[in-house]
Amino acid sequence: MTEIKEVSVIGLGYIGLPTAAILAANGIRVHGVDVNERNVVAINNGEVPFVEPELGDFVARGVEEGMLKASLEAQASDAYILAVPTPFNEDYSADLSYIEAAADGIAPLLTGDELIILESTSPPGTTEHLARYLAAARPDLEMDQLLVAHCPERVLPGYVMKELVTNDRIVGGMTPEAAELAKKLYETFCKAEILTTDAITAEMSKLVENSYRDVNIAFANELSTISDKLGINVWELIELANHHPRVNILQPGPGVGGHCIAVDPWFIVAAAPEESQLIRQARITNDSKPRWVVSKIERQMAESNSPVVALLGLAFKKNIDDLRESPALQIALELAKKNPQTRFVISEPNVDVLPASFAHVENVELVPTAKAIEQAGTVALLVDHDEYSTIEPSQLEGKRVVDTRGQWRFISNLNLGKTEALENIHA
Ligand code: SAJ
Repeated sequence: MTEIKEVSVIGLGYIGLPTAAILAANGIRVHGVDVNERNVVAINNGEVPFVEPELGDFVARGVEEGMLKASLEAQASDAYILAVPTPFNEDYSADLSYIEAAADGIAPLLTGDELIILESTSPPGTTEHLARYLAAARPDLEMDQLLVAHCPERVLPGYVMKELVTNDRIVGGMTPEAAELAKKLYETFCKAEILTTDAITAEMSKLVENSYRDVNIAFANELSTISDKLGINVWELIELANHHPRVNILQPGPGVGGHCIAVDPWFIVAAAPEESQLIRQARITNDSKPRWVVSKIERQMAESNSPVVALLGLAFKKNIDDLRESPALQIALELAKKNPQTRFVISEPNVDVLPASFAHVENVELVPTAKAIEQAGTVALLVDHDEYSTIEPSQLEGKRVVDTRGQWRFISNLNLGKTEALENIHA
């Protein structure tokens, strides 16, 4: 095949839908496929079922121009892009059932020379597994006829529509021919460098990028607990150390959330357990941070006379509405369940209602930020949303404060004379 005019994108989530929309904007006819009927209907109405800047315009235009159409089942196309989830099982091995279900959906449509791209973040060897799976489903086709490639995404939530165009991209083919054809397809919208390799190296590159970040955040988180023990302000410590020309320490926080960095390193650990000691330890260090923060907040609660605690932020990072694998959410839930006599007033400017995980938790309430702080004796900042930068030091006066992100680290420098409550905030 020399030219790709029609593409099916299987899985219209945080990655699949932006990819479908940007292909449609660049002259490719796109069939979007998703198992969620509500999302299919919304997309065909030109709406986006989640928050991502600029995506709405792309989807609305694609649908209006007839270049993007969503449905529940795949349609015959020149190329198929699989962008379905790859969660991990209890033993941290990857659950490939969504990939296999997507393969089941496209297998009957194949004629033999289509390009099949796996975008889902996957353990090493998954692209080959997909190729063999499809070959087994279609023994009438020659296996080496199928053009299968892995093209992991690297976009940052909140900047997806920009980064799809500007980020360099890695394309790994089961064969050089598959890699070249996939490169050609991505060139329709990606203006940065597109680097070709084999499928397993492409799989590992994605996992390594996120593990690199996880290990570096674990280092920062470890520094925060060490600093707490030694009575050092970790934010000042990191700022000073980063003045070294070859040092760039990341920021500590309440833990690592999201569906990528907290997940992907486990795929490397599962593939080479003996050799992945550092990567495994980084996961353990970051995963243990929320519990450490819970005990930190509880210590402040014990010092306060008030039965009300304000928790600021539930999202997994700043200025988004995504609560998946959020350490802030985990901390809020654990605190509320462990302390039924305490009332937790929660601020999250990016959502209208508390998530379902709080369904049977009685002592929590979603309230505007200023109101939450006003009522509380203890205030814990869990996410560094921009809104929290506007809080005046006077609003925190006399309260016990835990700042897990260092957003208020300069308040003690304001010489409030009320820094007592801020003394133990090196979370
Ligand atoms: N975090 C810290 N301290 C820091 C940086 C981040 O505690 O200094 C925390 C955040 O608060 C958050 C978590 O880490 O809870 C992850 O946030 P993030 O902004 O580092 O990354 P994600 O998960 O939004 O997106 C990552 C990106 N990967 C890398 O930067 C290597 C993105 O480019 C990937 O496309 C994405 O994972 C993905 O889909 O894999």
